[in-house]
Amino acid sequence: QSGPAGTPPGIPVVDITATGPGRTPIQQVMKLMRAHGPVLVRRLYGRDVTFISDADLVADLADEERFAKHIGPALENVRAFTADGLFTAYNDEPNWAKAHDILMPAFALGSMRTYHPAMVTVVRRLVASWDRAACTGQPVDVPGDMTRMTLDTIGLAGFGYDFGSFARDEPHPFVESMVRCLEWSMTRMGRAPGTDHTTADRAFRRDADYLAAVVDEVIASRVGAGSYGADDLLGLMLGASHPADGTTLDPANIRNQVITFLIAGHETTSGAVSFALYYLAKNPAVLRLVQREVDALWGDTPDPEPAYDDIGRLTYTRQVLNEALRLWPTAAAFSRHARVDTLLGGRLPLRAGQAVTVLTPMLHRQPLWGDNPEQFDPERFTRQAESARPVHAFKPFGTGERACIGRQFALHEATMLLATLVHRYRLHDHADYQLTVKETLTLKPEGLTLTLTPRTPVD
Ligand code: MNH
Repeated sequence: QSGPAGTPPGIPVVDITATGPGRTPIQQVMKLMRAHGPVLVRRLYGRDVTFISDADLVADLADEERFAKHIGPALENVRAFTADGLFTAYNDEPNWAKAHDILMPAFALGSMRTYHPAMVTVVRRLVASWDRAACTGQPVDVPGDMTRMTLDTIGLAGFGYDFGSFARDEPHPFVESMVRCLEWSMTRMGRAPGTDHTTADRAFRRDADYLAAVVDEVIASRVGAGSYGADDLLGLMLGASHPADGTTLDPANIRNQVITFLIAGHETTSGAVSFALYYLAKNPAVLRLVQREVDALWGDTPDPEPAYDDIGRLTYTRQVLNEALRLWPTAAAFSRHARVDTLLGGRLPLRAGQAVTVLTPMLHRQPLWGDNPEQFDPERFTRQAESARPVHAFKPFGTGERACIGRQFALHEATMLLATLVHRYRLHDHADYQLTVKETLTLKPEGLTLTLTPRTPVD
């Protein structure tokens, strides 16, 4: 069987034109893969995307000599509001390498020390808000509050800008506009040819302009303060010159980078912590092990100040996060294209330029994960278990030089947050929550609420 140009021969082709991709395109492909196996072509209005989750193919795809990041239809749509920011830049766009080289030092493991105090400040805001809920018995909106927390963190730690999300009943308007922009990017891919979307496109433009306006305010407040020298992200963007040629980032690119980091720097981390809390609420035995770890570190100190060095000691808490990211990697797909004509994994012919998309949630459910991949089990991430597994079996942060630059930032923030919450509260699944995963390009447990009671003395 050979498909139209661009479709590798001999693999299942599933035409979804009759139903379209709907509002949960990632979960739709997961379902198709459960039916047709880990390599398939999804056809929509004659446009084909090859999806893979086979571990051998993903491992070969990590070869940077033969493959590179691909900006597919989803990221082309995101480019409408982030342009040549790091996440959506083409590999050969000069601003990618330039910004990457300038910003890399800000993401080395040691730099997390710089961000730690801002992260602690925001965790305290969340705790103040959750203490009130623990007193009144009011349920907390988990993804909503995790988003408040991660947005305020990237704002303060990266840009010295305070979104003040905990002082608002509704999400910050930046978040609402951003979510609509991401939804527009996702649903635009599924549009039937010849249909009219003028209204949606106009609304998108308004939202994208609003994001840019917020970012201009973030930049102006730093420039107004007169010192670019701060060693946070914005300081580097405004002040640092390229180590090789001494040039700095231009103003248009800085704006694109700030939008990129405000979005990429909070949306996925928020979902990851939300899924981790979901699994903890559903797995009391795992929750007890996390409690044991945090109690060993902080005892019954009612208000421990998490120290920078504490975070590296929270190894079981980190395992819980990894296991949540295995089942629901919140940025669930990434695309690569062949640099040359080649055979992926020795069996899938690709011509130069041809792309495939890795569906990470299904990679993370392949047979190498054992007989019961749906089972939540942080023991999969002990050092021993990890070293027994192929290196490319776990890819929540993508691969190669275009992999996530913010990984350490996300893990530091998420580990501290999860540990603090488990130390301080008992989590109650008061509504017998049934998981529904909402997709806005990224994944979140929709409508997850918990009630809380204090574990340690709350004054
Ligand atoms: Mn992040 C790229 C996942 C947190 C900033 N991120 C990626 C990619 C994945 C990803 C996957 C690669 C996408 C692709 O190949 O097309 N990121 C995550 C997840 C979390 C996360 C699952 C949290 C959990 N990311 C963060 C944080 C920041 C950040 C926090 C910033 C502070 N991510 C980025 C940037 C890129 C990226 C910037 C693009 C890097 C590049 O292409 O040079």
